[in-house]
Amino acid sequence: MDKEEILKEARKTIIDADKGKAEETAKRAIAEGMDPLEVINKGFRAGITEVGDLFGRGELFLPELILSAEAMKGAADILTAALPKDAEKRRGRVVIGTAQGDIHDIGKSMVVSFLQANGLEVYDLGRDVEMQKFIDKAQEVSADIIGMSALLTTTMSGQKALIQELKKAGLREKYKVMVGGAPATQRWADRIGADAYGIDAADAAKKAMELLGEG
Ligand code: B1M
Repeated sequence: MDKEEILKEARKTIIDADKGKAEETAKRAIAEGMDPLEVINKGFRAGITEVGDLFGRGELFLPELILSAEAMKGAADILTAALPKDAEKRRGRVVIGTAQGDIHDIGKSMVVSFLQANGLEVYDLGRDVEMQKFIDKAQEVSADIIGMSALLTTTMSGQKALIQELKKAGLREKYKVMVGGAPATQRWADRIGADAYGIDAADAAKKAMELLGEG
């Protein structure tokens, strides 16, 4: 199988919601020496985006979406585990999670893996995380960056609320705030006064390094 075929197969395994095949394809891509990020973005992510569009148009139902998401997660876990690690020194601390009311965590978990691969110490709060928990954890571990992921237009307001709460508590200058997730944009990040926006996991890691002065 050549590279293009692997990418096509990756996309198809998500549309078919075939977790076993998705994981097998992820392993094959690694064995072929392909770039994990390219395989995720051009293969698996293309598949889940297509599935999401079908779901959005009412042509696919929630149970099918859940199965596709499980296949996507299985493949993404394998690929992110294969990222080259740069752990020679701890470059900074990041507290991250998905906004309250939001259970999407595949993308956030990928961001976590990319941050860790860049030598950052990451405190992953998980998904559906109450806003105050981000601040409490950041205080507890003396974080440098707080990152909030949101996949729903209804939960991205949590990113704005976090910044407002930091200001209210007199902590805004203490932490850099990074936002991301499918509905977020650079424009949104600017509007709410975030310090950075990551379009994908690699960009998030790059922006985090820049925030830490290591860009
Ligand atoms: Co949901 N869902 N979902 N879903 N889901 C979307 C987001 C949706 C756009 C689908 C659609 O209708 N077309 C839609 C939202 C519509 C809107 O808000 N306007 C939607 C909906 C409606 C829902 C439910 C409400 C459905 C229902 O119950 N009726 C429900 C919500 C439940 C809740 O959260 N309260 C729901 C549930 C689910 C599943 C559980 C089935 C599953 C999630 C499983 C899981 O995460 N464990 C799921 C999935 C899989 C999706 C889609 C299809 C794919 C999301 C994904 O994993 N993408 C999604 C459609 C889409 O996004 N096109 C959809 C792959 C991932 C690698 O990309 O998450 O974008 P992404 O992450 C990227 C970047 O965004 C960035 O880097 C990541 C890696 O490259 N990034 C960051 C992410 N976070 C970042 C943080 C950063 C920086 C970068 O800094 C901190």
